[in-house]
Amino acid sequence: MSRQIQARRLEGVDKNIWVEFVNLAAKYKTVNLGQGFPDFSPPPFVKEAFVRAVSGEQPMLNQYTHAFGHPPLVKILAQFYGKLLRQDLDPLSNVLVTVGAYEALFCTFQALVDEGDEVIIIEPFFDCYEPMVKMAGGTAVFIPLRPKAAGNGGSSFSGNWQLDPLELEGKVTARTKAIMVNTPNNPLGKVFKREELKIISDLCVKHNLFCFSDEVYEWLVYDGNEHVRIASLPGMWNRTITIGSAGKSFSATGWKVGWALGPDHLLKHLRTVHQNAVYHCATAAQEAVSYMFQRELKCYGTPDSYFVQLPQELQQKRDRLARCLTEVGMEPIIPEGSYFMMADISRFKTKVPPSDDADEPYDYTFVTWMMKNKHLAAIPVSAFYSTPHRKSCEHFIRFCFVKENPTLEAAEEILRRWSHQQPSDPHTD
Ligand code: IK2
Repeated sequence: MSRQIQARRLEGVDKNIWVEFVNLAAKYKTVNLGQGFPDFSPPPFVKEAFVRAVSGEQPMLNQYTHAFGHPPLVKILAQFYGKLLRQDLDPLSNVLVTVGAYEALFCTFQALVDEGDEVIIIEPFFDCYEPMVKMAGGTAVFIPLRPKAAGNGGSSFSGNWQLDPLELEGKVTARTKAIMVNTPNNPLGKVFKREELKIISDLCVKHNLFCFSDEVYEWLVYDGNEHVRIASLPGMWNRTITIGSAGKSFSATGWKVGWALGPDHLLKHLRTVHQNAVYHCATAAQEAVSYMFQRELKCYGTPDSYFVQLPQELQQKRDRLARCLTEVGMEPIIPEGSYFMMADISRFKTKVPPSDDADEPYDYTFVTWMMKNKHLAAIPVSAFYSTPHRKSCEHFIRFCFVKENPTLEAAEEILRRWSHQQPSDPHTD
């Protein structure tokens, strides 16, 4: 008698854009503006912190630490974010250290979403939210950000992509458990304004909903925009899980240290998932991140702060990539924050040959072809949309601009050369 091997909760969640496109980027030896990681070194104090943590000076850093977070790290995170959230945070009950923000997200969905629950997700969204809701037995309900009509700058600026408050409220049902927020947003780079977050928070309070707030790009905000933490708005602390990432904050994504902050009555359930899944994140990495935050606390808001320096550096990279994309005819949407820039390829003069798979969105076909033939990697934006809405965004691709200048130069060179070729001859180099 045949027997199903895999658990039913795995149905429909087996594909992963990162697994697929990281492999393709390596296979075609691309200039990689695909996955969101810096290809430059973290600053010296970050390297020193990691070296010190593995130097052997403190042999116990090679051993297990507390399940829910290495004591120096939970202490400094409570201190640091307590100020930002204007809450007295208890290191033991209001902070959970996880294996990257990814695990914090997984623990959140597993702990707080049950069979039949609905979670409202704002499109475009970081791709893992949907499968994680599904694996928890819940249903993702999508609400799109839509560009405001041309005349206000059209779609070419991430701030012009907005939620319709009435449409949002219309998504709330008796089954709605939470609203998922991601600011600055991946892939659009939108930084939600205080008024926009207020609409969401009022809805959470009115309908007694939780809010899951993914803020991994909290320090990467440009043009003087402000990152507002939704947990700091009235009535929100007790219903919000705030998620952060040391990898994104300190340009060291491979160390995979993240956290969830929230009230004990919510966080205790995330701790249950965490203790039964990974138990704890690498001790030495946590120790290093605790030094890094101690340093940042001392120079908070000053020109010495990495959280001040990094966005200044990245804004220049954003602007140079935007100039090049405009020049070659891929219209960029200027992001207010994050690592990413979406570009509209519909007027790019070279149309790539159609895929064998008629159902494949055009952005997938375009990016795959570009990786193979032009050796430049990006990510198709339809990966950040729910299946029924994929076709609506298939004219966008996402570039990561958090790359050293020679990488950006190499990408720009490819794009310029390509844009000078005859449209009828996409294969010529
Ligand atoms: N949340 C968001 C919004 C993220 O973008 C990420 C990391 N994404 O990077 C892949 C990409 O989009 O190219 C995470 C969570 C996960 O963060 P961490 O690396 O700390 O697990």
